[in-house]
Amino acid sequence: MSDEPDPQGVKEKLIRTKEQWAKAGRGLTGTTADHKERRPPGQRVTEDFPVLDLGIQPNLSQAEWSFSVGGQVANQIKWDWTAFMAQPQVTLTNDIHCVTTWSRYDNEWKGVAMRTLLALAKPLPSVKFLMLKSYDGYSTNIPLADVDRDDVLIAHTWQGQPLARDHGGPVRLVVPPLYFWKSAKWLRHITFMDQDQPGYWEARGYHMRGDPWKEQRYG
Ligand SMILES: Nc1nc2c(c(=O)[nH]1)N[C@H]1C(S)=C(S)[C@@H](COP(=O)(O)O)O[C@H]1N2
Ligand SMILES: [Mo]
Repeated sequence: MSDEPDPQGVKEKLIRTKEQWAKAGRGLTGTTADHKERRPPGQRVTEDFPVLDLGIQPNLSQAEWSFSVGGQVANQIKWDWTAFMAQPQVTLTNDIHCVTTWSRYDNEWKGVAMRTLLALAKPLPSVKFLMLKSYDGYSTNIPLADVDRDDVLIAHTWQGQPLARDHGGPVRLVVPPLYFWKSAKWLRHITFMDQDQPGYWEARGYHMRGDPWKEQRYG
């Protein structure tokens, strides 16, 4: 598995622009909000569902998709589509907040709860962080505490329809407490780690955690 996206395929201009935004602190209001506030500071609500990625959209059928879990866990996991769909399924409705300042409310997802995966994999007590790896070469890091929650899931369905390819189908992560760049599309692998490491955007000026209510856009 390559650790970086194929430079041939990526949208260089978009990546440079987002690096500039991080340097300039674009979108920062300098305020924070309590999590009781539905809308995080500096966000505006949209009804659209914009597509944001590096420009490489893997074309994976359900049969071609597989997913694995490794690193500091008691049990490594490897799921093909059938094994994934055999897990207990949940339906959750939540809000998403993109660091480029749009938010979209009331997204209905179906999939496997992150807590189901955690209960099976059993991260060792040393684990504090996860690294997510995707089929387009994308990666992102997340604190364990931000996924060990009832509202985090590995999703295959959005608004009653199979998750579209451009939104990360067949399978993506959905992590509502953090900016949406942490919600890896075309999910391929999760590594459990005791030390934090930057993923794709975190290595390009974006925050290691990314709490929208604290405006952790850049860092
Ligand atoms: N694999 C992968 N996941 C990704 C990305 C990406 O480029 N590749 N982009 C992230 C970013 S920056 C955002 S804002 C959301 C966008 O998800 P959407 O296209 O479904 O709106 O996906 C995140 N997950
Ligand atoms: Mo994003």
